[in-house]
Amino acid sequence: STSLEGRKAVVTGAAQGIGKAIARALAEAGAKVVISDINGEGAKAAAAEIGHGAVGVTCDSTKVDEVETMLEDAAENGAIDILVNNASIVPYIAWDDVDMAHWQKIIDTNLTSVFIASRKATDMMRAAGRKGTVLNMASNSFYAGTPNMSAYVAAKGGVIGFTRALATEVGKYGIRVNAVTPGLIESDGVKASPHAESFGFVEMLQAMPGKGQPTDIAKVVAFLVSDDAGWMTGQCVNVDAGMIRL
Ligand code: NAD
Ligand code: 4PL
Repeated sequence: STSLEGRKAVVTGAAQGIGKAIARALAEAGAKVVISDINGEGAKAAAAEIGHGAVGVTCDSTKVDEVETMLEDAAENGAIDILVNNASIVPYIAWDDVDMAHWQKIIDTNLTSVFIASRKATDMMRAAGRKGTVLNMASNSFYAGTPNMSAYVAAKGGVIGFTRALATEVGKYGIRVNAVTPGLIESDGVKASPHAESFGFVEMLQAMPGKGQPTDIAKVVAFLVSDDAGWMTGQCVNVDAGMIRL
C-alpha cells in the first residue's frame, strides 16, 4: 500500500522547498523522517513544523564523513528504508559566467552528493538485509536544455545516468532506485531567484496552465518510495504539467 508506516526515511536538502514538502508527505504517510540540510537551523524548524516525529539535522551532502555519520544516526543500529537525494544548488548563471569553480561546485553538490549518500545507504540496506529504496531528484531541464544552468543540466543528466546504473547494481538485493524530473516549481529557492520570472514562458510550454508546487512533486515521490511502486526501478518519472512529452 502507499502507507509508509514503520519506515525510516532520510530527505536531504529538506529545510525548505521541494525537499521539505517531500519530508512532510513521507511523515504524513507514517514514515519516521530525518530532515538533513547544510542549513541545520532550517532543518530543525522544518521538523518542528512537520511533526510526526520528524527530526532535523545539520549535514553537508558533499562531505563523505558528515553524510556517513548522518545516515548511521538515522539508521538507529539498522538501516534506513528510504533515501531521497534532493539537496542541490539551483543556479541561474549566464553561460559567459560559467567557470571551473562554478562547474566544480555544481557537480559536487548536485551529482557527487548523490553518489556519496547512495553508496552508504545501499551498503547499509544490504548489510541489514533491508529492501530499501533510493529516489533521486533530477530535473526536466535535462530534456529541455534549459538556459542559464548549463552545469546544473549536466549534473542532472549524470543523476539520471547514475539512477539507471545503480538500479542495475543493487536490484539483486531488492533495492529500488528511481528518479523524478520536475519542471519549474515554485519552491522557496526559485521564489528568491531570477527563475521566478520564468513561469510565464514555462506555462506556455506546459499542456496544463499553472505554477508547479512542491506538493505536486512530493505526492509522486511518496508513491515511488512506497510498495505500490514495487515493480518500478531504474525509472525517471517526469512531473511537469506536460511541458516535456517523453
Ligand atoms: P531550494 O533551493 O528551495 O532548497 C534546496 C535545499 O538544499 C536548501 O535547503 C539548501 O540549504 C539545501 N542544500 C544546498 N546545498 C546543500 C548541501 N551541500 N548539503 C545539504 N543541503 C544542501 O531547492 P528546490 O527548488 O526545492 O529544489 C529541490 C530539488 O528539486 C533540487 O534537487 C532541484 O535541483 C530539484 N528541482 C527543482 C526545480 C524547481 O523548479 N524548483 C525543478 C526541477 C528540479
Ligand atoms: C524548466 O530544474 O526544470 C527552471 C530551475 N526551469 O531549476 C530547474 C525549468 C528551472 C527547470 C528548472
